[in-house]
Amino acid sequence: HDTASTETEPSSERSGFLNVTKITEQGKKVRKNWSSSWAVLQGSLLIFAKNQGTATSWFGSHQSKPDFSIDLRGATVERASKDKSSKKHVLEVKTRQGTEILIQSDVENTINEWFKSLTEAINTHAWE
Ligand code: I3S
Repeated sequence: HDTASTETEPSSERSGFLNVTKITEQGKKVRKNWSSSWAVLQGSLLIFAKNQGTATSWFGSHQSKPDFSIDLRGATVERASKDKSSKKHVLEVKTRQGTEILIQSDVENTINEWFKSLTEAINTHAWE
C-alpha cells in the first residue's frame, strides 16, 4: 500500500490541515481533544497524521504515520449543530463503527470544500 496513482484519483481526493477531535469511539463518548492534523481523503479512507506527508509517500520511513483513519463506507457527514462545539465551521463525521469526529477550520471555504469531498466520497463508497 505504498503507491497511489494520481491519474485515477477521483475529484473527492483532498488533503490539508484541519482541526480534529474524536467525540465518540465505538459508541462511547470520549473527551474532546482538539488538535491540528494533516488530513488525507483517499478513496473511502480519511486519514489523519500529525505532520504533512504526501499520499504517495505516506508510509515512507521519514513520513509520519497516520494517527488514525476513518472508514467512510456507510458513514455520514453533516454540519455540526451548535451544541457540538462553540467553534465555527465544524463538520461531524459518524462512522458505521460508531466513531464520531469533529473537523474544523477557521477558513469557511476550506470546510465547504471538505464537506463536498466527504459527501462525494461517502456517496461513492456507500455500498461497498
Ligand atoms: O464540548 P465541550 O466539553 O465544551 O468541549 C470543550 C472542551 O473539550 C475543552 O477542553 P476541557 O475538556 O479542558 O474543558 C476544549 O478546550 C474546548 O475547545 C471544547 O469545546 P469546543 O466548543 O471548542 O469544541
